[in-house]
Amino acid sequence: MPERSGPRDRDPARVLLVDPYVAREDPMERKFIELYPSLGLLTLAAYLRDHGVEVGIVDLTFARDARAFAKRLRSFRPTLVGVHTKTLTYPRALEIARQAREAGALTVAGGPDAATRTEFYLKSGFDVVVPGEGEATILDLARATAMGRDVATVPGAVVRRSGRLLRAPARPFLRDLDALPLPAWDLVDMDAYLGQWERSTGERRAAVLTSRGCPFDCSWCSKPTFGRTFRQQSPERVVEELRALHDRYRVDYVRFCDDVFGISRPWIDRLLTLLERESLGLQWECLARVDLLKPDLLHRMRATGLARVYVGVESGSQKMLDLMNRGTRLAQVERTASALRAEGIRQFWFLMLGYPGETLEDIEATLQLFRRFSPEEYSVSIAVPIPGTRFHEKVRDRLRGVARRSGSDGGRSLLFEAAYPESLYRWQQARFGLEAALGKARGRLSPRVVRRIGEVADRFHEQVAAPLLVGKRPPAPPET
Ligand code: B12
Ligand code: SF4
Repeated sequence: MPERSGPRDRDPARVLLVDPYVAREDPMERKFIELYPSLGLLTLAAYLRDHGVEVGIVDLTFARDARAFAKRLRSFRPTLVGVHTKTLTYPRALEIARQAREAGALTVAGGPDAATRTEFYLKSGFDVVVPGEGEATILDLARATAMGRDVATVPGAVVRRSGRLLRAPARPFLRDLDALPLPAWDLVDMDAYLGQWERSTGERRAAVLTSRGCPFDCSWCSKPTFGRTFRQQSPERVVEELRALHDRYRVDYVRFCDDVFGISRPWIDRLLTLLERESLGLQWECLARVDLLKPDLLHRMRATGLARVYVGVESGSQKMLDLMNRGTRLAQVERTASALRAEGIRQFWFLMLGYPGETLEDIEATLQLFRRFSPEEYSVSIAVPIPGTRFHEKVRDRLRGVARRSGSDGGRSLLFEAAYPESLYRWQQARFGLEAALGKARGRLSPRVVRRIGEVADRFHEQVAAPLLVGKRPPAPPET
């Protein structure tokens, strides 16, 4: 493993990093309690600290409002305030930038939303946007600003001068992820995170990232930061991080947050061998693709503690998978779902409704697949056209007002003129809800009763709901 640099001489730069996400304001959080500190900010902080920069994090996740930031701004007196952005949290990010600017700090935005809406952030109070990988760029920005140098030439930075965007040369991606220090967990309230997990699940859960980027090319997927690059830490470095979480924080359950876990078979085989050898007693979960989860691999994963897998099933129609450029086959979905069931691993399916080209028959095929395999957990969202994706391009002329304003709302509303009205998709979501409830009731009700309820619901859908909700709208043009 390469040697890492230790803390160097103290820098005059003082960096305050902010996560503006407030959990109690997120409507999704009330349903799925999944709270982890931002790995992006933890890594930026560790990197800056490793290079001698004084750094703090204001994480608003458990806060009531943003007052904690104002207080810290006064006591820490940063030369640079860096904000992690998501679409959901942009109003607060802008408010933080306003306060930071008033206090004389350079304001820098990074993360997925600023990467996609760079100009918007620069017009709304940020001095600099870092659309790509942040570690080396924020270090240079911090040093430049502390020395009074112009930040516009720092590679990886974007600024706005005289009404025009100035993009400094892009910075190459980090080649060796093993050279990054361990995340700066000590700068956030790990007790609060681990405590809420312990209360809700009995486990002390933490998030770990083993790779950056994804080489696949699904047409609705937004990858503004790492694009289609793909880089991995060595399995040895991953185990070092797991051991640190286990020893320092008594973590016993890990969520691997990679876009796709285990893309390389030799890599995952090596990691599993190390996990078998280490006996950390961890349980874990990950997000993976059905084409990669071969039954023999799943068996080994289960033996090292794999408890749950998130799979992007998306649709029960091969035509729709092809239109989405998923690169997966229905036969692979079926094989993986069966193998997960046989191994006793929980499966969480992501499903999507409303993607251009989808007909009522395609939705029906998705529902039938769902009924057949009855996954333990699922989310069925209405397709969200995220700016910068091919899907967004495709429906650009059909975006509705709300989409133009916010860009995304987590798959709860229809943001473009789709084949059917929003009420039809909402109704279909309710049908999946009923199906999930029936799946859970299978142990308690007789199979005959479950089947009968399903049939009645289907008939109601075909004869009453669908004709009523589809309305008289002409059929959508065929998609290519
Ligand atoms: C893991 C993950 C989660 C986890 C952990 C979240 C967390 N606290 O970080 C969970 C499941 C809890 C989660 C929840 C949510 N997530 Co999420 N999540 C991800 C995922 C898969 C990986 C994020 C990650 O850790 N990346 C690794 C780190 C190293 O990268 P990074 O964060 O991008 O940071 C790097 C750069 O962006 C940059 N950078 C980042 N911030 C800053 C700040 C500055 C100042 C600078 C200079 C640079 C910089 O430097 C970093 C290091 O190089 C991404 C998809 C993706 N691949 O990014 C979605 C993603 C970020 N999530 C998303 C969403 C929508 C959410 C939710 C809002 C969903 C909801 N509840 O409605 C919540 C918000 C929760 C929160 N705390 O913010 C969207 C954001 C889209 C958008 N434009 O806003 C993404 C992009 C997925 C997608 N394509 O839709 N998420
Ligand atoms: S949806 Fe998943 S597999 Fe497809 S491109 Fe995005 S991250 Fe990769």
